[in-house]
Order: sequence, then structure tokens, then C-alpha cells
Amino acid sequence: MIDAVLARELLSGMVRVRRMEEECAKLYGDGKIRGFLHLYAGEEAVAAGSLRALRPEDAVVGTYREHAHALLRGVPMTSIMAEMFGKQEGCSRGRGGSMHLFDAGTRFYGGNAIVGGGLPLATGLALADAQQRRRRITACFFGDGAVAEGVFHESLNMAALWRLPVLFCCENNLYAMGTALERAQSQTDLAAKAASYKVPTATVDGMDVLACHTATVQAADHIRDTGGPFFIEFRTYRFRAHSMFDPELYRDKAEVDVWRTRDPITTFTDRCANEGVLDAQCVREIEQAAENEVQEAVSFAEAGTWEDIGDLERDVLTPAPRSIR
Ligand SMILES: Cc1ncc(C[n+]2csc(CCOP(=O)(O)OP(=O)(O)O)c2C)c(N)n1
Ligand SMILES: [Mg+2]
Repeated sequence: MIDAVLARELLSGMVRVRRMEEECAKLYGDGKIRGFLHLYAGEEAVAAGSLRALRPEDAVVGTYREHAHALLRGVPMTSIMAEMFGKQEGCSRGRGGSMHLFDAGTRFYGGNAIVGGGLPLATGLALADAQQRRRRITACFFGDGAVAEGVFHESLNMAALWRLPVLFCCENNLYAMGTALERAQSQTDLAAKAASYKVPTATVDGMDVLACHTATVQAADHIRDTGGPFFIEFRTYRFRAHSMFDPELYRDKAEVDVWRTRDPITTFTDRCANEGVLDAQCVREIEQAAENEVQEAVSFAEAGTWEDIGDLERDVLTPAPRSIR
């Protein structure tokens, strides 16, 4: 029997992310959000299940597909939305946008536009914790595409060799932009790569929020007990295009439709109903609360202010040469 409090939190986490991002897609169409936008629909169970297993003193590092991680880490939806709009009230003061959400207060060390860029950052944060003898974890989220990068191998090797408390969370959604995993990597069992560095691993159904949560609790316990790293491969799928500019020519619609039958929100809702853990009224309350939160976030972002043009070079260490000013 699933614990009712946990079930409610997990479902609420996934619903909040889904609703927020549906609104982002709409706002993108309206020209309110511009630049790059990478949505997480289909993968919500990974962030909702795993982040619930961390403690406030732990740190989190994300990718450019990081709205869910920021939100579920505790960054207010208002400041996330304002950041997407480019307003000063955003968590990165409007200078980062969708790919660069950041909030030191919740130890959310960003969004990162560089594939694999978060891996050495997380390893460095964990090195600092190890040296200071702080028993905390740095959770690092990255995609299957990052596993092909050199920094993945350097970071795993270093974390294993020096026993650093990094939780490597690989979100394997089978594609890196338009490149299918088996077209790019000779070893498609990604946990095997981590194991080759003697990092303990788990491979989890990333569409099952409870499985994601349980695996992360166990991994976090292991890291706290041993001080060393752990690698989890979450097998998941993104329902939408890679970004707002992707015509999706590399996969069949039928494949997406099959995965959509495993939607982590509907499957978990059904399971909770079948087991008598959450009733329809409770689910409606969760949906309504998410809806209210999204509307409040959009109003906050709309009411936000643009940075003054005179501040353009503030915090820029090297001013632009005169010729291009
Ligand atoms: C170092 C680097 N190389 C290439 C790119 C271009 N790029 C952006 S996203 C992406 C795919 C990454 O896929 P994956 O790691 O599986 O993450 P997903 O988008 O599937 O969540 C690539 C190649 C980049 N941003 N950084
Ligand atoms: Mg991927």
C-alpha cells in the first residue's frame, strides 16, 4: 500500500510541472517567452520521485531541461516564470531565461546549456563537501547524450577514485536531439558505463514515480553511508519535441503514442485510485492548486519589470570592444 502523504506529494509534484510547462508552451506561442525552451512532458516522474528523496542541505545541478528540477527543489514558480519572461524578478534576474534557472537559496546550481556541463560542476561541489567533511549530496541530472561526452567519464572516474558524494541521475529518454541512443553509442546500457568506473548503479523505470523515489532513497542512503558516488539510469521518454524548433523527423508518431500510454501522471493517478490511496476529489484539488499556482506565476511575470538598458554591462567582466558597441 502506497503511503497517502507521499502519493499526494508525488502526484502534486508531477502535476505542477506539467501544468507549468503547458502554460510555457502557450506563452511561447504568444511571444511572451522567447529564445530556447525545452519541455519535460513525459519525464516528470524522474524529477518528482528523485528530488523528494533529497534534503535541504543537498545540492542539485540540472541541464537546460531543468524547469521541473528548479520547481521541485523549491524555487517559487513565480520567480521561474518571471525568469522565462526575462524580467528582473526572475531567479536569475531575467538574464538567464529558460536554460539558466539558478537559485543559491535552495542550492539549485542551475540550468546549464552545455551538454554534460553540469557533471564537473557537481563533482566539484561534492569535492568541496568531502574536503569540509559535510555529509551532503550533490544530485546531478543529465541526459543520455551527456554520457557520450568526455566530462562524463572524467567526472565519474574522479568521483569514484576520490569517493565524492555525487548522485549521478541520468535521464535516458532515448534521444539526444534527433539522434537515437543506438545510433550514437556502442554500449546502450548506460549503467554499465558507470559500473566500469566502479560506481554502484541502479536502472529504474523512469515512468514510475514511486520506483524513481524508492531508488533515489536507496541511492542517497548509500551515498550518506559510504561518502562515495551512485549512478541511477532513469529510463524515460519525452513526449514533446526536443525544443520548440524541432520538426521531429527522427521518430515515428506511433512510437510517441505508445509511450504516451505510459504517461507517469495518468498511470500513477489510476494506481492510487485502484489502491484507494487518493480519491477523485483529492486529485481535483491537486489539479486546481496547480492551476492557481500557474495563474499566479503568470500574473507575477507579466507585472515584472525589464532591466534598465543602462545596466546592460553590469556584471559583465569584459566590456564589448568599442567597435561593436
Ligand atoms: C557540448 C554541447 N554539444 C552540443 C550541444 C547541442 N545540444 C543541445 S541539446 C543536445 C542533446 C542532448 O541530449 P541529452 O543529453 O540526451 O538530453 P535531452 O535533451 O534528451 O534531455 C545537443 C547535442 C550542446 N548544447 N552542448
Ligand atoms: Mg536524451
